[in-house]
Amino acid sequence: MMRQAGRYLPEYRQLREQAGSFLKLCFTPEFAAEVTLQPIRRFHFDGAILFSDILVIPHALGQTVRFEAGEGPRLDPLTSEQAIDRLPLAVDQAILAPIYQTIKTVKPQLDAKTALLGFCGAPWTVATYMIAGQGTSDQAPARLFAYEKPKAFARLIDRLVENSIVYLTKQFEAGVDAVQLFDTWAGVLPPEEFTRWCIEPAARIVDGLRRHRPGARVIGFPRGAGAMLADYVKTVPVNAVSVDWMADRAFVRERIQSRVAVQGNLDPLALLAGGDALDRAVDSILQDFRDGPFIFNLGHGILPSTPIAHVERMLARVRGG
Ligand code: 1CP
Repeated sequence: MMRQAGRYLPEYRQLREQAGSFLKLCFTPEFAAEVTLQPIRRFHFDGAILFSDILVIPHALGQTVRFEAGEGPRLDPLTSEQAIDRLPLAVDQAILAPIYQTIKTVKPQLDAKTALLGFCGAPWTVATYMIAGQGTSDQAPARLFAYEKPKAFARLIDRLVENSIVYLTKQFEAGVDAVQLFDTWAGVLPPEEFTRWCIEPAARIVDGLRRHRPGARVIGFPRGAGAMLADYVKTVPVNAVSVDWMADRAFVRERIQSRVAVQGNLDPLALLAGGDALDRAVDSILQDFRDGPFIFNLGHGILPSTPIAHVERMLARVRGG
């Protein structure tokens, strides 16, 4: 379940408080491993998701990243070409070492049938936070920057591509079975920009990763891609794509599931609603994707106010209980 560790779980809230800060939680392997395992113990999901965040890369590049309670992440925004060029070319791997240690701590605690999933943010999405300094409704600051200063923006994307290749390679070396590339803000890009800032960097990351780890399994998640998802799977050699809840399922079945595995796409609000609405939404997804390779999941992250009983109901329904 996307974002399966988090505030909807009381055991997470407790550890989050104990850790003090969110980054402390991410960078303390004992805490991060525990948070990774919490949803597995409770729900026996098929996959454990490394507990970390996509913004650890800007942090490791030296940008100030804070997570303020109830507000989401805040970064000191990059507003000029000079600010981009001052970033180091390569992140200091010592900063990321605790994350690889989390993977090594979790791996032996999982049984053979439970996958361990790593991840990183896709360059476009990470860049939107680096430039705006926070999530906005349409990530306009990064879109504007990319139009006004495309060369500088490309240099930022290049740095993120190179660092993501190393970061994901090291996650595999530490023991993950597959990784997901989260392009949460892909859907705000018009087609040409989508090709340039979402598809091309993703293809470079997967190719680069496979030079180090042939056969490495990758799930792409260009959220909100719509019809551009067809171009994405044609160009980016992913094994699977995650599909958001807005996607047209007939289109996804015919154009996407015929090429790669599909993961998704329950509306997190259907899970929050529960009851018959949830049952109907689950059934229709299972029906629509039954004839091809499919991983049931949410179409985006679980909402913090989601009742645990609704997750249990969803799982029972999916597993035919
Ligand atoms: O304790 C808290 O309240 C912090 C909430 C939280 C959590 C639980 C944040 C802050 N990050 C995370 C963990 C996280 N983030 C995981 C691991 C958990 C799991 O999947 O089990 C993952 C995979 C992410 C990835 C992530 N972080 C994305 C991509 C996925 C997505 O949901 O779109 C993004 C966009 C972020 C940035 C981020 N970090 C946190 C928040 C609230 C946000 C979104 C901010 C915004 O856009 O306003």
